Amino acid sequence: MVRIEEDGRIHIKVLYWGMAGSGKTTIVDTLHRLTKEQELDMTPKGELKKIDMANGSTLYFDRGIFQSTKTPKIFYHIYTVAGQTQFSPLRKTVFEGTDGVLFVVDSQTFLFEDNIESLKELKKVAQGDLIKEIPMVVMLNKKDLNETIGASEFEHILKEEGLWYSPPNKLSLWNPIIFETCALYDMKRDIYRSFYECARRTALYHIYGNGTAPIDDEFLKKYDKM
Ligand SMILES: Nc1nc2c(ncn2[C@@H]2O[C@H](COP(=O)(O)OP(=O)(O)O)[C@@H](O)[C@H]2O)c(=O)[nH]1
Ligand SMILES: [Mg+2]
Repeated sequence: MVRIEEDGRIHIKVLYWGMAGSGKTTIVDTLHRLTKEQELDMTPKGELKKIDMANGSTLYFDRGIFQSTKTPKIFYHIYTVAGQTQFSPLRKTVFEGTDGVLFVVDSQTFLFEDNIESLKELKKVAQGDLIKEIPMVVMLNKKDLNETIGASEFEHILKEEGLWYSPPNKLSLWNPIIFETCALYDMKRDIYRSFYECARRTALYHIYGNGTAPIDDEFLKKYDKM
């Protein structure tokens, strides 16, 4: 839920959701590093907080704050969930108040079913709010590896799960963009772009849709010119 302080500062919560090992922590690490090193529209505020298990997987969640440089009153609070099956109740808690979701897929073909399971859980936790109230962006991660699924295959899954609208439904404007990404710093691909797109959508939902997907004609006219 977008939170506005008395001094006008706006806080937006963005969540990376996906199966264990899909790359969420690596994505946020890379995002943090590259926004620190380059002059972009987002800049990190402080360090990332991580709560890890001894084997390096996320126990509770990771957390970081990024500030918009164009609109410095906007702060994005980034979280990742622990993907392991047994942490399902915890994911529900971390999801609370989320304004935008990046769904992270481990695109390796043999993990196809595990990703769908993770997507179904997200749908359940979001209770029908995805796209309509919570903008969604998809990252097909690990696209540097061989034998991975592609955007058209994942689009098919989204259709089957009812997370894809066809025109003339105006919600089709807010269909999830599917980015093919690599989170490893040396080969990074579309890590910033996917985050920026999700952040942009959360702001538009807030400003023009009063917390829902903006689809009225007045907005659509404006959007054409954006
Ligand atoms: N080849 C490759 N490996 C990745 C990529 N992203 C993450 N990994 C690796 O996948 C493993 C799990 O990543 P992690 O970020 O801990 O996943 P999380 O459980 O979703 O937080 C680590 O060994 C990462 O180095 C990627 O884009 N390409
Ligand atoms: Mg993690």
